[in-house]
Amino acid sequence: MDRRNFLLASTAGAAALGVTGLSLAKGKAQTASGFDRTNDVTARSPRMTSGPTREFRLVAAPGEAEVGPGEVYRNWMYNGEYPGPEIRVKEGERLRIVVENKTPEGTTVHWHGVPVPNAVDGVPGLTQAPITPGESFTYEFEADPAGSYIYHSHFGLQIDRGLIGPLVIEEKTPHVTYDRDYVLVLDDYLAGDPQSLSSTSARRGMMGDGQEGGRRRWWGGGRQGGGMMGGMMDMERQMPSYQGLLIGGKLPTDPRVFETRSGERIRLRFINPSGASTLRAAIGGHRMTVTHCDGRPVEPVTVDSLILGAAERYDVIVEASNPGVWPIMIATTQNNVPPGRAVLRYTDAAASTLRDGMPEGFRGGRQLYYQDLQSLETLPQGKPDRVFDLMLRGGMMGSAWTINGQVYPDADPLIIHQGEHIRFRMRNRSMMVHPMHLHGHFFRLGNALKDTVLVQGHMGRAEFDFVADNPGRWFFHCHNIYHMEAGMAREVRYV
Ligand SMILES: [Cu+2]
Repeated sequence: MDRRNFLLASTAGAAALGVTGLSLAKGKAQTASGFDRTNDVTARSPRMTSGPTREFRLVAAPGEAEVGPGEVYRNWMYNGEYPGPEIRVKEGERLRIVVENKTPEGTTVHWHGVPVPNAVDGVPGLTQAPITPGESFTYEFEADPAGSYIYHSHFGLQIDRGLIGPLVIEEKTPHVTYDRDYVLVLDDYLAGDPQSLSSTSARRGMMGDGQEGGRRRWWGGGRQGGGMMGGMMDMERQMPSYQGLLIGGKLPTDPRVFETRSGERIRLRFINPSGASTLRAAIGGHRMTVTHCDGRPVEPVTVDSLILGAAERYDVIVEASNPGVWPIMIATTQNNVPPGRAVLRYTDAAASTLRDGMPEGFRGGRQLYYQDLQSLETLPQGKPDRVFDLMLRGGMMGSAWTINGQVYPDADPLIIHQGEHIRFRMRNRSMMVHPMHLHGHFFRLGNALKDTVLVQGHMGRAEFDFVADNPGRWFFHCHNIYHMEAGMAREVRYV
């Protein structure tokens, strides 16, 4: 028994770890040994000490990808892959990524979640000029801290053209042990070209005046389903009528297969670079022990389902203790888009047919809530130096989504100073959920560190705190790209 096993097998160790409800209850100390809080995850090496430089090249260009049998997705993608190629490096390495633009539009790449230097954050008009067609731009930054991230275009609606991909920075000393490590890129599938709300409204002769009141009458409870035509908008929900959901770029008709063997522990990194969709994820026959949220380590907590807003990520450990062929399912929480499905397959299972039925996580079971998340890192404490109250509004037939009544880019920057403790208090007076994302910083939400938070519709609230420790001009916005494009964004400016 090594040191980790010893720590976890002992009662005191298990209590200190806060994982007594985990696998120890099943008398499986060997599996519980995968969690180790003795690694000081906060003691990261300083950012200046860089390891070897890892070079990557991303070519954004028109391409084709088969998402299902006979179903070819034609849009723009990185290196001809959809989703883009997995970029995987080790904590402390240096990343140099040359992005070449072979699309007919400008583009940029944003490294969602990584607190990069401002100049390589990839926000057009704020941190850089768009990379024009035929040109390239080199992004260079430290791979720090470790985590599961997303890279994506930050130009217009290009996320829903397919310009997305996973970025994994592996820990030197993870607080979990596992035998396999898979990234599950979850995505809403839009076969046509994405269209902005304003252009759709304009085309339909329904220019909004920016107010919600009264609009509801027009639409009543009626559904404005866009049908199966690519690019159609679901006007009631103000998001595209997606054709389906993808895991790893595949529809359920040709699902991705993730293999395991009995007795293994699998790390699954769920990342959601969807254009607009909030997703529920669950696995048939298995529970999931959440170990990281938005890439940051948390006390392991075991659940049956996860809710992932656009741009959110969760890492989970799954214990392969139920041999068979099981569905990994995702479904939107917002509308009637058909569910997505991948497959978890035991290579040593006798049966080879997929188990039927909904995973427990879709029939009740325990869902992960933000309150379940307990960070393993140092969190900002105490009173804020500066508080911003931010009202999120818009929707219905209007074409604008606003923060305190202002439509980005015609909006005041939120001014902060280096070293300050900042609090954002958000209230949502619209009907729709908003995944709000702050660039360049992790923030404290409850007892967790995150970079994206879902603010629920119908007067939902959320507040987060962060320390102003990364100077620059940073974007703060709704990660539903249609809302972002229609104004739900602000600049956070250090002065
Ligand atoms: Cu939004």
